[in-house]
Parts: sequence; structure tokens; C-alpha cells
Amino acid sequence: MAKGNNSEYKKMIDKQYKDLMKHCQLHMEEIEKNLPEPKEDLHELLKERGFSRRDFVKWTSAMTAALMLPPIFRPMVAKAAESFSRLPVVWLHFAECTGCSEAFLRSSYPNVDDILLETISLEYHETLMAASGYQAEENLEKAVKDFSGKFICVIEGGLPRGLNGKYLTLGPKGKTGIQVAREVTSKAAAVVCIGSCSAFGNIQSAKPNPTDAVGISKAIGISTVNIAGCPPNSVNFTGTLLHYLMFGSLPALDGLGRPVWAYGKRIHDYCERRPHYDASEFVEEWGDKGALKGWCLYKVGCKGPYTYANCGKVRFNDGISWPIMAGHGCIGCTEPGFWDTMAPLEKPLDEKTYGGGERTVDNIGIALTGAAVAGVAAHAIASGIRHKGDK
Ligand code: FSX
Ligand code: SF4
Ligand code: F3S
Repeated sequence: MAKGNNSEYKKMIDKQYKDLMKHCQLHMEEIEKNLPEPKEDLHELLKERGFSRRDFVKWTSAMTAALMLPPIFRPMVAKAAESFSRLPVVWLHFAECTGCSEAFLRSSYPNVDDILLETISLEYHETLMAASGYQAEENLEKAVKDFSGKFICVIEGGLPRGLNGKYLTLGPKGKTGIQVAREVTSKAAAVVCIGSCSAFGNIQSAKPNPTDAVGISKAIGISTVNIAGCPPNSVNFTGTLLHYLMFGSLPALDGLGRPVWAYGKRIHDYCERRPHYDASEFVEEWGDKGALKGWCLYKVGCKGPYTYANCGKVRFNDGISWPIMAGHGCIGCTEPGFWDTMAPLEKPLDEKTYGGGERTVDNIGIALTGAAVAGVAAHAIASGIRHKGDK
């Protein structure tokens, strides 16, 4: 419909939002019936940590906007947050540094998202649980059986495929990571890869990659939602789970499985140093006049023009800062293979390969992130949910 006919257009949009709201309400009623009682009282926990009711309301507004929903959805975002601890989660660890869990669980300046994560109903999490050996394996089997088809499988870390997967074995029976991943994900409602290692292989698969490590999707051939970043931002994880709680589906994904609401734009598009880039004011070397003045970090290796993520918008540690604000360029940690493709990390990319100078930023962006751009519109809302035919 042409936007020119304003009142008709508005009516159509209003109807779409009403239908979406109805879908959301019905789904949340289903949750009331089908998922266990909340294990934690979010409001009590927030109070204990010094967050007021007003802080929570402010957070729901910000999260509603971040998820690209109109303000009428604020009460539903609040309700989904209160139901966060109803969603059973099985959290697996493969080849990684555990920095993703650490970043979420040990933040010195926790935000509402970090507190929300504390309420998550972790049926199994190797780093946090007390059990080990046979008991741990039993816990995993029980969680998968009890919540079959209902739990979210969160995965940290990539999977080594070399030696038939034997570079990574787990538990007393010596199962390979690939075996465990297949068994658990086949019973999950959705698979969320947290961090660039499980999403794309990341450092584990950097050259020369002697263990032949890859991301989960590539290792076992399933669709995954990829919360990229090394480590990723807790906001991008909680927002994705809140969407799932509200609508029973995962948010729209780009061609690399990343939620569009969080990874739809480049670091360069949200960067506070962008006016300096446009005015050709660059830091030429560390500690120079430009560095003191907060100029653009492109010439000291910032890969923000080729990196899709919302770091500049949501920041880290309760919004205090983010890499570029702290004075170092983005190293592209949300992009597949960034360790190899974005090297050298403190110099601009090779001009011969990409065409030369900052004039060609857009060419480089297209070359490195073409797959992401081409795929943004291509994925359906539920593309993170296991497809029937997935092996
Ligand atoms: Fe990888 Fe996460 Fe980087 Fe580390 O688990 S994304 S190496 S922060 O810990 O997987
Ligand atoms: Fe910001 Fe980096 Fe872009 Fe410069 S190149 S404007 S520092 S994202
Ligand atoms: Fe990673 Fe760049 Fe953000 S390095 S944390 S994507 S600013």
C-alpha cells in the first residue's frame, strides 16, 4: 500500500500491531499453562541489587525499542522478563575460554539484563553446577528428558572435527562434543549460540586450525541463532530470549544467523567518532594529538566499517563504555573468521586486496560482509528453531 494514503496506511499498521499483540497475549497465556512456575522473583532480586521500580520501567522501554516494537508492547516485555525463570535452559560448553559466561555472570557493574540472567532457569551449566562426572551426565540426561521440546539449548564454544571429534571429549563416558551436541540439540526447542566461537568457530578455528574446529551450525548441520561477539553483549542474549518468551519464535535473523535487531547495522553507523571519520580526522599513531582529541581510529586498525553489531548503542557494563569509547578500534569480533580476515588488528586492511585507502571502506565492507547484507531479509522469523529435516 502506498504510504501516500496516510490514514489507510496507519490503519493497516495499527491492525498489524493489534494482531501481533493478540498473538503475544495468547502465547504468554500458553506459557502460564505449560512452563514451570517462576523460580525467582525478579523484582525482589532487583530490589536487593539497588534497582528501583523506575529503573525497571526505564529498562522495559529501552528493551522494547531495541527489539523494534512500539511502546504498547512495554507491559508484555515486563511480563516476559518476570517469566524469564520459567524458561528451561541447558547450557553446553565446548571449545572456548568461558569468557562469555564470565562476562555475563561476573559483571562489576551489572545492568538489569545481567540481573535477569541471574534468574535464568539453568537445568545444566558445567561452569556453575556443583555436580561432576557421572552425576553431571545424569543431570544432563534428566534435563533433556524432562524438558524435551521445551528447553533452549545455549552453546558456548566451537566443535573440533579432527580425529573424529576426539580433540574434545566430555564426561566419564568420553563422549565427543559432536555427539553431545547432536543428542542435546535434537531435543531442544531452539539452539542459541552464545559467542563467536559457537557461532562461527572464531579463535578456535583461526589458522592453522589443527583441530579442524568450526561453529555448531557447520559442525552438526543445524540452524542456530548466533549471538556473536567475543564475548557478546548480555543485552543481545536477553533480548532474543525475551522475544522467544513473548512470541514463541525467535527474532528475524541475518544471513549469518544473527538477530537483525541487534546486528542489523555496522559499528561505524553507531560510532560517536564518526564525525571525525567524515572530516578525515584520524589517529595516526597511538598517543598522538588525534588520540587525545578522540578522533577516528580507522588508521590504527578500527574494523568498525566492516562489523555488524550494536556495541556503540548498548555499550557494556551498565552502559559505561565500549571498545571505541575506551580508545581502541573495533577488531570485528562479531564477524565470522575475524581473527584471520580482520588481521592485522592494529592496522587498516591490506589496500591491495581491498582497493586502497579509506575511500574504499564501502568496498571492503561489501567484500567482508556481503553474506550478511545479502541475507538480512532472507531469513524467516523462526529460522533459529530446529527445522524438521535438520540432521
Ligand atoms: Fe569464544 Fe566464549 Fe570469545 Fe571466550 O565461551 S566468543 S573465546 S569470550 O568465551 O566462546
Ligand atoms: Fe568509529 Fe571506527 Fe568508524 Fe572511525 S572507523 S568512525 S572509530 S567505527
Ligand atoms: Fe567486538 Fe567491535 Fe563490539 S571488537 S565488542 S564488535 S566494538
